[in-house]
Amino acid sequence: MDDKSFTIRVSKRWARIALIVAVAALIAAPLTAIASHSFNDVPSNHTFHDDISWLADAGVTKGCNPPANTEFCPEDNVTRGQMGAFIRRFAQYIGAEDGTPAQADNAARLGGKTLNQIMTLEANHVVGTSGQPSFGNGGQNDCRWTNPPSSAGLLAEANPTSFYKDPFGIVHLAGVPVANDGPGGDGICDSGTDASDLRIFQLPAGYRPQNLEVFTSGNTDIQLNLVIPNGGVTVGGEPLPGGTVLVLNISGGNATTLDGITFRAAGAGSSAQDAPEFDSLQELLDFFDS
Ligand SMILES: [Ca+2]
Repeated sequence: MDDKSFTIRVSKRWARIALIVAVAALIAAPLTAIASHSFNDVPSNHTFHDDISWLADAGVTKGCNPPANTEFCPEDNVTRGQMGAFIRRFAQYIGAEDGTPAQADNAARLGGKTLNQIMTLEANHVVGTSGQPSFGNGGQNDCRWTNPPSSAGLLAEANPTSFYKDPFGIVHLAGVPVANDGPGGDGICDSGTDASDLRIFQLPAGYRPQNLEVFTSGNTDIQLNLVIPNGGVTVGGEPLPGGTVLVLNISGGNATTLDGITFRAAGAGSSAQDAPEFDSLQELLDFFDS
């Protein structure tokens, strides 16, 4: 016997074994599938075979001959006790044993919160009220930011200067803050050399953007509203802390518009620029004037 014939003989033998295994698998497969959730007294051609299989899959029924439970007894009557077990097991199957299937379902699908909790907006944070950010005062009380006074006609009906974050992490600003000259410092609201007169208020942590946000003001003298990124920026050597809401240009008596301003709060998924540094806000002004 040479090597070649030996090899062929071995191959044939293995081929025969493989064939037997394959045939056995073909025969066993449907038996296995049926056996998992079928009862001896519920053949696959039984009118309610699929329904009874579903009941078994869902754990609603276990069988009628414990502990073997190889039969379902499809023609037997159901006792009140058995009905109790069926109903309770079904409630358990849909996660509603506590009687609140909709909430249980939502909680599982929406990160442990109900739809109602997710869609409820937080209350407005009103600038200048207790526990909320205060209005800027120019640093030396030379530039006092407020809401429009009652003498401001229609603008007195505007939203108070305020903000909130929606359930999707978008921050919304509102209001028409007004700057007025104050008695301290140099006594006038002006853009000057420092940025302190430009500050309206500062957003708290969690409400600040990842990058500088730039919005058009409804007041052409002010030109732009800016929101300083979470990490802060340096303008002309002066640090502006993260979350500062300010204007590009100011003179006493001017108002700007925050209604409709939205931006994404910094956090996971936000893309960050390098920490910005400007020689002055005049750079921005020049860019938009050019
Ligand atoms: Ca000033």
